[in-house]
Amino acid sequence: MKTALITGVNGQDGAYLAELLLEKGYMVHGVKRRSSLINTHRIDHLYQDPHEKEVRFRLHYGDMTDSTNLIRIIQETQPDEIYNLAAMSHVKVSFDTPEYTANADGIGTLRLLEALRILGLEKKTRIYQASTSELYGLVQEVPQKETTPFYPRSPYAVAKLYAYWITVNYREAYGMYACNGILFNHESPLRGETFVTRKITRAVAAIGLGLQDCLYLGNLNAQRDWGHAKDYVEAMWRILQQDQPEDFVIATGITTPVREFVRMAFAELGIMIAFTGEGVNEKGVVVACTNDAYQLGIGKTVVSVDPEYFRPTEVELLIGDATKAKTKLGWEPKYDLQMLVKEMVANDVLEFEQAGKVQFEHLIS
Ligand code: NDP
Ligand code: GDR
Repeated sequence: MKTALITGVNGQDGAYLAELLLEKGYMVHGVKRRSSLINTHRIDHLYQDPHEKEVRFRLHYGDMTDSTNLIRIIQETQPDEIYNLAAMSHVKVSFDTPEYTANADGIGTLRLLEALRILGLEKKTRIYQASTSELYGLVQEVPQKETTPFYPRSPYAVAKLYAYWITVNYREAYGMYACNGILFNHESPLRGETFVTRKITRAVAAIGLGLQDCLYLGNLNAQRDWGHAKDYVEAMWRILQQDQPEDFVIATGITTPVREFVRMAFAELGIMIAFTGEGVNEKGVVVACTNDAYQLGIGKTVVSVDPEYFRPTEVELLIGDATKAKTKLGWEPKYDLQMLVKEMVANDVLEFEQAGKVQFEHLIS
């Protein structure tokens, strides 16, 4: 039985990856930070009572900013594979907490790599680094592939740039099986509520159910190459199963503006919105109104731009070329954007319903 260690196990990707590796028969150890409230809802269904025999899923308290803790966990678990998914992963928030982001996302990766050397595991343990399309930042070339130059545009991306290169360096310097997956945006019903897709699908569900009036967003013109997290964790695993360690871009190859994602999400509930252009009202900026409301002559605004959500420096266009992954890893995404949006909106409607707030019938009327 292979043993894997996942940092950030209770995050979106950690949850899907843990599920995948358990299905494949792995012993899975997860690193989770202490929090004042329990925040393991994404992995609660995987929980096994540690007092039982043959438990294959265990959690360990840990933090990417604590070397001693990481060394001890790796020593105890002796993993064949480490998936380093832990990070302060919100680009906008990284402008507020740049030093912490550098520490956790940049130096944190170094701590793991050094821990393997200190413990003499550098030839045994394979390590996956969660690199990101944010490395490409300011457009240098489209579509973006493994050879495209990086131009990071946020403290998050700069921290991840360090993590990317230290992973490459340890591979070259010490012969470690250390790889970067350069993953483009991937979403799911488990996506954190403050990332744009989930923020949209939750708000659309709430607006559709009559629980919310308006969704406030930032830059609607940004374009992202959105895939499904389930497909992307499969790629992570494949990256660590090759004969030679290499870096791979994982993407769908299709890019979509945020405003189109908004339209698709509303359309899932049969609500057609018309963008009326930015800066059309006297107060904020009206960007969308429901057609129904227009017909009624009310002009009900359902989406407005709030500059609070703009970033000091923005990444305007991401579109990835995953040809290398398709050729060498045999990886192909199973989901397209329409399927992703459908699943996310349906999940959010269900969550509001299960919270007992509203009946589905209300939505249609
Ligand atoms: P999430 O934000 O959902 O999960 C991040 C995880 O890291 C959480 O479990 C979080 O714990 C944990 N974490 C944060 N800081 C620390 C720390 N100091 N020590 C230990 N754990 C910590 O991110 P995703 O699952 O979406 O992404 C996984 C990884 O992939 C991240 O590194 C992200 O930067 C990267 N990535 C993500 C992409 C995406 O589109 N999703 C694309 C490319 C890269 P807690 O719950 O306690 O906050
Ligand atoms: P991103 O994801 O920054 O690409 O990083 P996010 O969903 O936060 O933003 C995507 C785009 O949408 C625009 N946007 C908004 N974003 C948020 N969060 N909230 C808003 O209200 C809003 N309005 C418009 C943003 O400006 C941006 O252009 C994600 C994270 O998962 C990273 O960890 C990962 O590395 C990259 O994807 C690939």
